[in-house]
Amino acid sequence: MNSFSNLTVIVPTLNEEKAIQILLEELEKYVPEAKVIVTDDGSFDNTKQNVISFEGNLNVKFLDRSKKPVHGLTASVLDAILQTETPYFLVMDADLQHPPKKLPEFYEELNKGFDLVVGKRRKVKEKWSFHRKLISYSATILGKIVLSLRNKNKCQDIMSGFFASKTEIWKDLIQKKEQKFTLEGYKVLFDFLKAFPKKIRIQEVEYDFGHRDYGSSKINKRIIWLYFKSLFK
Ligand SMILES: Nc1nc2c(ncn2[C@@H]2O[C@H](COP(=O)(O)OP(=O)(O)OP(=O)(O)O)[C@@H](O)[C@H]2O)c(=O)[nH]1
Ligand SMILES: [Mg+2]
Repeated sequence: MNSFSNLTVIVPTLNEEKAIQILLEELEKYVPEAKVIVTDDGSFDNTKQNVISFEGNLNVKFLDRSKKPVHGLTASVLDAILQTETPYFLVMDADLQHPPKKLPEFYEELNKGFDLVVGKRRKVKEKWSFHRKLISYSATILGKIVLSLRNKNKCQDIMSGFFASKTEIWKDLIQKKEQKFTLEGYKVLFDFLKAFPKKIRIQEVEYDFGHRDYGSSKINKRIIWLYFKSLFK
């Protein structure tokens, strides 16, 4: 059962030249038969070269979105899902904050029949500033209120960027309701929960959120503003 050949790992990137090399090596170690799509929004460092010249046996595809009219984390993930050919997919950041060794656990839960498997951070003292903690906390609370009021599916970390699911249900939703997604935003999971009309089976997998040792954060005020606007969409 654990061959991973029906899993595609989707990794959005923007200038992650160092981290992506390490991530691909780790993926080869933990999910060797999985397919990988690196969905890139026009990195101007060596991300593309490093992906193309990766020397492992992993099946890696570089999705070059540099000429697309809309750039954004969500747009990049949706594009990759539409190109996914396996029944399952998993989304994770390139910056090694999402541990690759957890992937077999996500895969196991998908195989048990769950429709959505969401990574939730184990409680640790974040090194975040008070300001960032406050924004993250209020964004989560407001998001959960919106989902409850609309009687939608919920999970503990509705903001997670580390999740896996069944490709068909997402493709179907994207084709019918793409306008419900904030393409330039970051919270693709939240957009999905808000837009998905039926009850689904959700499982959660706990993980330790790593530090960003390479590259830099792309979160900015505009991204945060886009999220708060999306609450009313
Ligand atoms: N394709 C694409 N990838 C993006 C974009 N913005 C960020 N990313 C990637 O998405 C992942 C998450 O971005 P981060 O900047 O790490 O966001 P974060 O993890 O919420 O913030 P930090 O905790 O500060 O790292 C990383 O792999 C980024 O390279 C974008 O506009 N397009
Ligand atoms: Mg990050």
